[in-house]
Amino acid sequence: MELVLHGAPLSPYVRKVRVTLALKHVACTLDPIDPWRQAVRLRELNPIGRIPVLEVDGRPLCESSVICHYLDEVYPEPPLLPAEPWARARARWFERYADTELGPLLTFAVFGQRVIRPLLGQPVDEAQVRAAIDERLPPLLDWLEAELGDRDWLVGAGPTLADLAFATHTVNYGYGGEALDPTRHPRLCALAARTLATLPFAALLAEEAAVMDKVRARLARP
Ligand SMILES: N[C@@H](CCC(=O)N[C@@H](CS)C(=O)NCC(=O)O)C(=O)O
Repeated sequence: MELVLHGAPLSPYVRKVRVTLALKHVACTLDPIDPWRQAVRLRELNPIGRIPVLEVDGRPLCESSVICHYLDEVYPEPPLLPAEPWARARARWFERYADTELGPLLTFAVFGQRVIRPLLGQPVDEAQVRAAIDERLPPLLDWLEAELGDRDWLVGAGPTLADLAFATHTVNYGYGGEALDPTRHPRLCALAARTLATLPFAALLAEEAAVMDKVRARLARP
């Protein structure tokens, strides 16, 4: 099976797929496409123009969750979703919560505003950034903190896509110059650190550090 992943290394959704591939030791070529500057080419792969897209023997598959679930079925070891139906559904729900509720704030409202918009020559709305950090995000994180309770992982006894989907957005929050509040959300801080240390993030984050160095240098130029 020939796999090509179309996506930019700093995207949390692309990272989610790359960690899944690394965990399962699946070889895949990365096509580093920029969703904004190469929008026309991307739309040939994905009608809604978003990364990641995984090409499987020339056939495009869109949406990080769809891609990760597919990979988990085709390469079942080690599993990233529990087998038991209720636990599996819970993991999918937390994954959805991270992708569609936390991602727009942790990633788009902070990293998107402070990093991506300036790179595209667009103005930063710092009031919107502060509203996300101070008002919109805390209640969503409060809920997840309570759901996690005193367990190590969101579902079951080991890391699942739920933890991966959460942790990947905390990386972009960091690139946006922010960190989760260890006083208000100590369990989520620990979960993010545990997930980054347990799943194969390290090599990807090292690669991304070089990209972020270049981005910061470009943003520092007048
Ligand atoms: N729900 C999608 C979200 C993907 C997404 O929003 N990707 C961003 C980059 S992080 C993108 O391609 N944005 C380009 C655009 O919206 O035009 C997934 O999980 O794959």
